[in-house]
Amino acid sequence: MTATDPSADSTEARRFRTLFLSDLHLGTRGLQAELLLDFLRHHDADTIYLVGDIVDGWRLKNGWYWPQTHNDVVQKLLRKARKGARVIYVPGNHDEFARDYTGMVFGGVEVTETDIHETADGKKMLVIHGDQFDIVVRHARWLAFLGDWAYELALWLNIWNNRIRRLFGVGYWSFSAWAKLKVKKAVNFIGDFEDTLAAEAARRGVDGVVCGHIHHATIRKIGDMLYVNTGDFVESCTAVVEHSDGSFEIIHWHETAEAQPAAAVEERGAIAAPARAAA
Ligand SMILES: [Mn+2]
Repeated sequence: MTATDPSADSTEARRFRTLFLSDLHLGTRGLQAELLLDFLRHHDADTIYLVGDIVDGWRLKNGWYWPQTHNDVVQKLLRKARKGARVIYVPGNHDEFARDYTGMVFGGVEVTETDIHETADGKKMLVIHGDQFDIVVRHARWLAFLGDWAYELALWLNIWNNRIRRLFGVGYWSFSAWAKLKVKKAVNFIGDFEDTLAAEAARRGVDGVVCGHIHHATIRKIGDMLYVNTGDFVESCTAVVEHSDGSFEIIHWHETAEAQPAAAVEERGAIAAPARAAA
């Protein structure tokens, strides 16, 4: 590590129209805080969306883990807000407590359950964490068969399932933990999740969706919808940026800028850096 002030913005910070981050899981050992801090030093944006599971409230309940680097991440994000970035926090299931503050602003950070982001080229993107559809996704095949009423019922059950589990302090059903146990099923789940979120965007009459939740960064067309997933900063260390022309790109940050090969640093942005094995 260099001895530079961690709060100072890098002079080489690249500026984007929008930056989307999700699934940081602050408050757990999973977060790769050093890499995230390095990423934040090198990336700035006019608008920053925090697309859920930023703080892991479920884990914090079962034992406090909050090292200085996690404070530094929060400070860094607040500093970007102070310096004029619009920061919008769209909570997820692990930070569901924040959903109680929908419509409020804290330290320049706006909290909202979902948002519609308009890209530079006029695409309307639904911004949502995605856990709202867990039950729909897990029963996607049945629900497709049963129709609209079943879909609405599943969404309603999902809300109450979370509330009741939270009330009784039962851990949230966690996709990432479950996926590790059921690798084959996880592949189906990812596909069903992507289809479900794209279908929801279509239902809402927008052009696409930006979500998180499944720790799997993707940008792809599903029918007419543009599906964008930010990934996470636990395993894959990814974020999504919107360029000034409205195009999206996945940024991979498995290594600090210092550790990245010079060529890769120069190229960064033109093409997403190839995925490297996480250390
Ligand atoms: Mn989640």
